Amino acid sequence: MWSSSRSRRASALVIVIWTVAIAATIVAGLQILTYRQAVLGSEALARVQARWAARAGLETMIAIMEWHTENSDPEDALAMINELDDSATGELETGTYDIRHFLDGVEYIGPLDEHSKANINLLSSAELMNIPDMTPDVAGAITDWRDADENASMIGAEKTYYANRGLGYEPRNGNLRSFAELELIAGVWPEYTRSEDWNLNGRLDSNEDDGEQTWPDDKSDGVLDGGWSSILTAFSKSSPNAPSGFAKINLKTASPDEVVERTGVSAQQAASLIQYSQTPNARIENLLTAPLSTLAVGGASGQSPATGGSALGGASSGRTNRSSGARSTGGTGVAQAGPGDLDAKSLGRVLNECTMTVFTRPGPGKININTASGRVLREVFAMNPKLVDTLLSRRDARPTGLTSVADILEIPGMSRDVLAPLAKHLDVQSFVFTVSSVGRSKMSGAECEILATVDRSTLPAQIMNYREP
Ligand SMILES: [Ca+2]
Ligand SMILES: [Ca+2]
Ligand SMILES: [Ca+2]
Repeated sequence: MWSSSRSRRASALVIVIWTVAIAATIVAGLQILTYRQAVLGSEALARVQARWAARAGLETMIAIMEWHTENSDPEDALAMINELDDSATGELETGTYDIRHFLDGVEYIGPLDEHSKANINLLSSAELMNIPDMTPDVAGAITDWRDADENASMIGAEKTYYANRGLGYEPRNGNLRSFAELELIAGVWPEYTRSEDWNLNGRLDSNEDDGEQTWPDDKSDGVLDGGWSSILTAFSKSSPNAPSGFAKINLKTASPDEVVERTGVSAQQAASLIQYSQTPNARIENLLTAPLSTLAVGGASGQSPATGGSALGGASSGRTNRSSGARSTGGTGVAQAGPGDLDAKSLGRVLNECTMTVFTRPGPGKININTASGRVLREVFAMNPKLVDTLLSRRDARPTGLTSVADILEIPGMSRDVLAPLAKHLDVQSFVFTVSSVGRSKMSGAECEILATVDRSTLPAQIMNYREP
């Protein structure tokens, strides 16, 4: 009797111990689960914080671009670019953002100006052939991809080439809309177009700087070699707007008064400009490479073309700024000093504010000489490397940049002959920028990148391309 009650008590104890053990296991399990969920929760929170920090960086860039589109400063070609760069890093309550890019092997703070590269849609066959690793068949295929016709050039590739290989697509027969589209063209390989920048974000990511450890195979030298993507773009755009912020006036249809009012030229010069614009093959950039008096032959008041030497007063005598000083040491100078010709300042204003073509819709953009890549000038346009160095150092020494393409003529060694083949490619404005904004959570250091290409040629600014690589 007594022993049976003892054994009952012992078995009760075993049950209690078991119950406690099971309860403890459940509690421990719950704790682990809760902890894991908390960790997951804070990781998710950190990711959200990083993503919104990156977004804040992008929104800041867009706001600055829009402000400067509405408030253009024709006297300062770098006003917007400087402000973009100054605001390219920022701090929020829960995170930070950082915007940077590589150009010519150097890492810069700020968004990438698509106008620092050559637009693939504007390059001639000869210029295409200047691109490193380019072959005649690939250059031919690129030309065929862009041109409207279906006639394959001798070594190019049109519709039938792609159809015969079952590729499931055909040439656009129009301008390329993105850089990556280039890789659809016959004979173009990502090894050439991307080289180390495998995700095409203009940044040196860790897998792009660790040699053979991870794809792609790279040089692991701390410098981004982006292949063709470093020098070519399809995003830069033309705009109807002048650096003054107003729409450019078309010399073919403008009245002399309008031209005088906008550019400050004399009535006679306005008449010559209008007269020249009516001639066949007239192009605004030709004003840069030949004096107005020789272009508008038999000008408005019968002025004969300038005969050198007679540097007429008023041509540059009124100028006291830095650039006129640079000119006197330059030697070449702006040789437009004959009667009826434009002085440097007027030429600059005419090039900035006037056009000779009707703007219908945005086309491929020109290169902004203020941000131009030296590699593009040297390699794609085959410019003398020494001259490129002079151009870039003179440009960088100017706090307000080059405010007109005419300023290039003031650079030592630069002549009309050198400039002639380049003139149609150059500008002093940029409308499209690619922003690679990396957000970082303060809580865990988690990172998130937003890559967006922003077009500010019309307001509100538009995002042409968006990725979270
Ligand atoms: Ca074609
Ligand atoms: Ca990259
Ligand atoms: Ca690698």
